[in-house]
Amino acid sequence: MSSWILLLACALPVAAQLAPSDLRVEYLRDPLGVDVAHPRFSWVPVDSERGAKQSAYQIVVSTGGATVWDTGKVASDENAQIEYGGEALQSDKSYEWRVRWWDQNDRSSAYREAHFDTGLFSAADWKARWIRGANQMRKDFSLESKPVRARAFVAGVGYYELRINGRKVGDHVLDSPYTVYRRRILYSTYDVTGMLDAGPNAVAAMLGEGWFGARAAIVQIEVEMPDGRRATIATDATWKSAPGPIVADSIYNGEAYDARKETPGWDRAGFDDSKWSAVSLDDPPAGVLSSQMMPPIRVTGEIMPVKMTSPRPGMWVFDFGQNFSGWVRLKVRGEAGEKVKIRHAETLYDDGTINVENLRGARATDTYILKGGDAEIYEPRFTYHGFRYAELTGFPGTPQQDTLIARVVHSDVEPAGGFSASKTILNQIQHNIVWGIASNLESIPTDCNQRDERMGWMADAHLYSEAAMLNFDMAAFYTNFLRNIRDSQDDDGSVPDTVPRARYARGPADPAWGSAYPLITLYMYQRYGDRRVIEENFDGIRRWTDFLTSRAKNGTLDFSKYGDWVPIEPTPGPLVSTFYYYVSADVTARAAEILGKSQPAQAYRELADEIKSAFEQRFFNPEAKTYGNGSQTSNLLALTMGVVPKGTPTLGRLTDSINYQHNTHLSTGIVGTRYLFPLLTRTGNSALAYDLAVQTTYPSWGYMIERGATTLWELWQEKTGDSMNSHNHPMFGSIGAWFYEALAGIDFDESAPGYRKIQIRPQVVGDLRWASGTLKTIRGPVSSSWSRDGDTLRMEVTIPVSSTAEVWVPKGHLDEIQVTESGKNVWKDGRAAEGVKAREEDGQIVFEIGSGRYVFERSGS
Ligand code: RAM
Repeated sequence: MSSWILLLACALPVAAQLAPSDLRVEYLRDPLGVDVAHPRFSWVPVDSERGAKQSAYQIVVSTGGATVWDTGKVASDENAQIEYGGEALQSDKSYEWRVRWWDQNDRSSAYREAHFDTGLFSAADWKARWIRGANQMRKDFSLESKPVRARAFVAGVGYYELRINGRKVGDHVLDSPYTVYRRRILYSTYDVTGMLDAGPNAVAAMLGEGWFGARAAIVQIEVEMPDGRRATIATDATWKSAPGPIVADSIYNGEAYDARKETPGWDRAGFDDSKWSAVSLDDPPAGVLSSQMMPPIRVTGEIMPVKMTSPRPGMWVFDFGQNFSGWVRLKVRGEAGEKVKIRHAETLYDDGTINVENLRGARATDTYILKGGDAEIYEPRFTYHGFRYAELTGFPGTPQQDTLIARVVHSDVEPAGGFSASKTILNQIQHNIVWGIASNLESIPTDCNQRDERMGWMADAHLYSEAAMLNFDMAAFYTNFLRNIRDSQDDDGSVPDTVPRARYARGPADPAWGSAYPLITLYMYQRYGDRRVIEENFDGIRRWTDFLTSRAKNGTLDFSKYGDWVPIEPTPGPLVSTFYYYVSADVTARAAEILGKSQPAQAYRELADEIKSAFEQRFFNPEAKTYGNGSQTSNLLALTMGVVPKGTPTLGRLTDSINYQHNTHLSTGIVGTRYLFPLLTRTGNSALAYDLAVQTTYPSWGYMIERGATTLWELWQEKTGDSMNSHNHPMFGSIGAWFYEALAGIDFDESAPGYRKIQIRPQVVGDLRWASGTLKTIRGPVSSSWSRDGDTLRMEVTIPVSSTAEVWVPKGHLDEIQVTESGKNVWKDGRAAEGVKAREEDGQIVFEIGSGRYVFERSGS
């Protein structure tokens, strides 16, 4: 049966196609508001034939029927990040683009078409003024006819909700994003063509404090009539303002909404606003306006409560079964003036009431005052909470289980990967990582989602960024975050501990925190092959490394604030700082090499080497053969840097510490944990890494899960008091990268970044029976799954068009093995079959393959 299917598949090869939904501009599908002069185009070639390669492509861009760029047939196997090279793009225009590609046999695909819209390229394009007033603003205007095209450009600091003719515009929430406002504010672009009518219209906005702590907005609607005439509706001194039903709003404290203060009809034409005040023109915030070129924050899902209890009379506690970011939607019916209160929490006391101690100063309370009459539905607009439990008080009558429905809210990044394995605990950790990361993508990568913090702590950001890139399409999100870092950089080259700089982040960042700048840049290059981020950030990275040099003495750095944060066993701060000084110099050298800048490449390579020897001299303990204080992190950072001379038993000291001193547990904080798993894997200790990953006693991920964690904790310890103990803190989620890269075995190859070359090298370890990973890369889908039964190991691999892979088939404990691929012999008697490219290395047989789907089967012989 199966061979018949295979034959059929071969008889009808699907050659040279294009994945329909994967045409992208600057990593986004059909984006509006593109404000880069040379946007980059990407597509995903599909071909069921093995070894398929794109040999050429053609892109045609046009606007209003006129071609502005036609590449002709370009010989290239590049399908991502092709830079626009046509006539200068104009502000506020719609462009169509189409692409086709040719395979290795010169067969072309059909064209596929997609769209993009440009934003406002220059400050002069903005006719609107920033306005300020109470938290509702409005303006009536009239149009001669129904427009054929209309775009709204809007930014708010803090938050806005734009409304036209009684309806909310678009589906963004908590917009505009959190940026370094004094440098940059991001506007969103909406297609509002269908919302405008001939005759009277109204545009209105509700404003919240957001991260900015004030309420100002800028709105510009550009309208095109059927006869080609244009009109602009823009915020100016003629807008009117009045306070509305939102009587208080704060990200940390929640929102208070008094429905009696609603002003019905205020967002429709003809509303009597004669008693409303004139807005004041605001001084434009210092930052430039740039387009939000990343997925906005949206409501991405709903969760029904799994349980409702009443621990006290008049108090109900809803359990949503999952820690997440967002809010609840309330359904209520009662008398005007009745006041319903909703508080949010991560944990419960034993008596079933909510425990809000660990939220510290965040009150996380939403209040709704009824207007009375029919059923009323309310959800907040300008706050969000991190919680699993919601407490309801003041509710008239008895609530139903669906009185509260949870709304999940975060940056709407697309899921990109999946990982699962035969071991339940691994799947639960994976679940906690995915929820932990998603709930901390709130236009910036935050440390936590619940307490009075939720900041872009930089170590947290880089430590979970690789796991984020494997689970979600993060390219546009991190491109923006890197720009935020750039915007935060001080004249001395330092960057802050949190980006944007916020409370707690005084002075220059701890080196382990600030190294997020070089590291996230490097990860973008490795995983998305993005050279532009290196170009844009090279200077900044170099200045960051130079800043560290200004603080260094004899090649090491004493400057450290947090070191290996929240460990079981501490590690000397200077050792951690010097490690990141090395990392920064190393990435600067690599970035220079990538850009072909030979002079800095050499200078920073020399610097990195100097730091290595200084590290060795200062931190090596020749008696103990260990580094620093001998902690796991001390030794593993030395091993990761590659300073440990051959023959020195430091690796043995590390594994002894894990095995014997700590009884198969790690003792690392967030830094050590990130580097521990790849190091153990690289050094032939995957089995030990696996034991740590599936451990369920303290300290371990399993320990958290067995105590009910649905996301990752901030601490290995189980704490619930008013100390620092968030229950949704994704920084220990770095292990998520190891799941994909080691257990499923989908690894990138830096020599050909963006998964142009792929290393499929699964670790077949412990009692794992199977593991499986999928990843949507910029070149197309990659997958790797394996399963075993006795000595038989089956590996299924998919490689995208134009990519190549090395597939590492482990021999395991077998001396001699035999390998088939789709039933045909490919390795036997220590030799590759004819026409098969394979070699033996490190006790594994390494097959070189091109695109397509392969099934390898290993058995003893
Ligand atoms: C805590 C943050 C974060 C960490 C800093 C040093 O306040 O939550 O996780 O990076 O401290």
